[in-house]
Amino acid sequence: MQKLYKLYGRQGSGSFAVQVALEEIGAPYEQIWVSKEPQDVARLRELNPTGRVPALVLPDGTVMFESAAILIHLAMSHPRSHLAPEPATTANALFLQWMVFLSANVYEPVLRMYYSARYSARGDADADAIREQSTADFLANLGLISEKLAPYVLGAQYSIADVYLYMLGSWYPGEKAQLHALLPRLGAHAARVSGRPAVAKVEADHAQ
Ligand SMILES: N[C@@H](CCC(=O)N[C@@H](CS)C(=O)NCC(=O)O)C(=O)O
Repeated sequence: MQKLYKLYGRQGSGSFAVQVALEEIGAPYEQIWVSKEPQDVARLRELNPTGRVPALVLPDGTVMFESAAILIHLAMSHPRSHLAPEPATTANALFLQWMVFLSANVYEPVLRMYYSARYSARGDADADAIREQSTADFLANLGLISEKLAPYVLGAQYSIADVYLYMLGSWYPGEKAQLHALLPRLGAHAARVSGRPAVAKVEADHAQ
């Protein structure tokens, strides 16, 4: 029997993109939903010391965390799924560039937006200013990558970077229509990516 991946995730979290990757690959996987309850998070921390989702248990039992690394690993491990360009090509160099860009410059301000009080020793006292700055950073960095969409992150080639961008863009705290009016290329990209059956399936799971 084919060995299972085990995905530790939470609805509306970064496990979304990892689940889409597993669906695109057609790999058997078990989904383990982790609530925000302290006992659930403590159990997750035994596997993943950051206590965050996503975490992926590989078929050999190794636990991986960091969404971009997991997505790159899955794409590289299943080359026939074409979720990333071939290693050591120029296209792959750009793929790696955008994956790290999205993780470091788009996911990062999302965390400052949603966990603002953690980013100051003064906690809630600075939360409004942190939220304002992180929203500006999020929009500026989404704007930068949106300019390059043609129609995908890597031009004509769909890759898992598109799903990563789609997920991160969906976390805009305001109206999606407002974001897409501001960044129309991102809106067209989101419409295209949402049409993929793997994305629609995972959207349904995360909406439950
Ligand atoms: N850099 C990490 C960030 C993971 C992360 O912060 N995940 C959020 C959900 S999207 C989380 O688990 N938050 C719970 C917490 O920080 O307490 C990654 O890319 O996987």
